[in-house]
Amino acid sequence: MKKLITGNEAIAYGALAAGIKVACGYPGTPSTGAIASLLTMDLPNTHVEWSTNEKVAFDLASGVAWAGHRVLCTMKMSGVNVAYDSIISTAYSGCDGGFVIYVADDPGTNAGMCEQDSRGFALMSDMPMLEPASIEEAISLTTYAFELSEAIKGPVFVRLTTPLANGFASVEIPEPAPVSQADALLIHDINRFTKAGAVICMTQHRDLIKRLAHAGELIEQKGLNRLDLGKKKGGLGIVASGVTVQYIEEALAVADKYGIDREKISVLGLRASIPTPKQQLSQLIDFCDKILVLEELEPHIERDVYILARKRGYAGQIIGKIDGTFDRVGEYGTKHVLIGLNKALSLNIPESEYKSDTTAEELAAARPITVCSGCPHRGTYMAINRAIRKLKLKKQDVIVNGDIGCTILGMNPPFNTVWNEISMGASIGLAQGFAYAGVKTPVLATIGDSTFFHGGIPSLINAIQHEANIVLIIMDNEWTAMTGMQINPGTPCDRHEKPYKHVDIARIVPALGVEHFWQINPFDQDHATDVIAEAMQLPGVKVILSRQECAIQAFRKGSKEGKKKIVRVVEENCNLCKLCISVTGCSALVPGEKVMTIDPALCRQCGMCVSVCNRNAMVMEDVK
Ligand SMILES: Cc1ncc(C[n+]2csc(CCOP(=O)(O)OP(=O)(O)O)c2C)c(N)n1
Ligand code: SF4
Ligand code: SF4
Repeated sequence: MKKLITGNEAIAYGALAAGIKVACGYPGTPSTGAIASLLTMDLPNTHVEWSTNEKVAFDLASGVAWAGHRVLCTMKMSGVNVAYDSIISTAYSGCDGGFVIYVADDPGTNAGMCEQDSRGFALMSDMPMLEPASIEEAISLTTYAFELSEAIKGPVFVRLTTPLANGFASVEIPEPAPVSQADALLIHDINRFTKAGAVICMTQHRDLIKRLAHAGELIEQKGLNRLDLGKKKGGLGIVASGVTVQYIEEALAVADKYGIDREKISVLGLRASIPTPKQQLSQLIDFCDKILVLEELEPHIERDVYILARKRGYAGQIIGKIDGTFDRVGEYGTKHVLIGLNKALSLNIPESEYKSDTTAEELAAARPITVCSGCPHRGTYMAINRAIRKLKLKKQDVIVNGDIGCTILGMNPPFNTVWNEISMGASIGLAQGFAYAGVKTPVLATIGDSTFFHGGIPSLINAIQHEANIVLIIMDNEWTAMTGMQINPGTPCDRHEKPYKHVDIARIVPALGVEHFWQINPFDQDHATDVIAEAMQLPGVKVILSRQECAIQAFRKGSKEGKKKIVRVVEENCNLCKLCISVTGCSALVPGEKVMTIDPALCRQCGMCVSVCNRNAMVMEDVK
């Protein structure tokens, strides 16, 4: 059956075709769709879950693979950083069941975060990495990755980048394979599964190196990397990996018009970037006078080309990042192939041939980032700002540390509340550091609920143990919102069909021994402001749980239940001072000719504009 699917879904279908027993991961753009799609399917023999963070997911997956079953573990590139402590250790030990880690990288940072090249992690841990060049290949290579993992007895990475992970194609969907019902293995082998001792670790390291070499042999036998040598020797050799392979043919079709000799073009398209296929690369180097390397982000393959070129006494030109032709920043497109062809073949293909390539940078610059209308985070930023004013402090004298998720959007106008962001859970440690550095004013940290579960709890425990002077505001919207509304341990159970146990932050924090703990409703501005101001004046760790459901989810729920409230402009009271817009920044507020108006399609009846207006020109009323 043919179906229009994304690359993320292709990973899911490829894993089902391998008969996975478990799939787990933590959401993160652009990888989210793999687990998200599995969660929508009826899979009686496969356990699928969003885990608390990527390391938790990876450890769980290691247990499945060590017990001899097949498991898919998914994450975005930042997640590899979180899981890596375990990844390298499991790579050393190897595994018996097929173990595939799907990682999605984001050159061009369409979703924000660092432009990390996760191939570096595979290189660092001697693990094979497969890189499908199309959505179709994402299915077949994922299925194959399980076979490869079992053949080498070690975990295997499959990597996509944003255009494939979130892109669509109509492809043939394979039948799911039956899930193995074999008994779980219980291998008691401390030499494989512990790291206790130099001999154990060094032996495992040797085994790991052998496994990667074996993977290289199997990949070669399978013919994953395709070398098409031109008819004539001495031309240009192009090496590309993953999605970049797709751009070559398109660029060559353009270059045809500028008189290239196709017989003098050879192409090595890699579907397995690690280990690099040394034999095929050597063949290409021996056959061609010039080599063009096309790979996004880091010049990993290119470095191997240089090493092999040196070994083989190659004197030709190597075009890539190391010679300065391409940048290590941003994603590639057909444009990059054409620039490479221009340089290699001294062509004059004009920019007009590729000017339609819009860069992620241009798109990002055009895209405003703000919270949705009715977002509960708006109430929290406003209350923080009001509390700062209430204590007669200036905003620039107070540091509010930020974290990952929609919660960071308070960095933007009109709030200008949050000032920094490192990684999930880091706001609390940052705040502790600022406090120790001697900041005299109250130090605040803000964090979302999912981020609190992911990485915030150990930092909070640390702050409690060391009695740091910080105010932590947990902005609990009951969902992992920014990545598209995944559930997390704090999501109330009635919000999802699949059964799970609710873990309530309101019970965790006091249980950790926090003496000053409050729960606020961010839409109750007076109370929220008073509580934050009070917390800012007390010593030690103060925690405020600001709880209100994400506006998008609340609206979906409310739409089913029927609208109960409406916000109305009292026209005779409105003098169009625009205070409501300048404080809330809500997109549902639209200045009219004489008075403010409210876009009913956008208004979520949060009441924030009502709380701001000092002329009683906004009122919240019951729907009659
Ligand atoms: C290590 C890591 N994993 C995943 C992500 C992707 N990510 C970005 S925002 C976010 C959701 C945060 O949810 P929450 O803390 O509840 O805040 P919300 O967006 O709901 O306000 C996630 C998972 C990331 N940035 N880093
Ligand atoms: S998705 Fe939810 S939490 Fe995120 S900005 Fe919109 S309303 Fe706020
Ligand atoms: S218009 Fe007012 S009540 Fe409606 S969503 Fe915006 S701030 Fe909230």
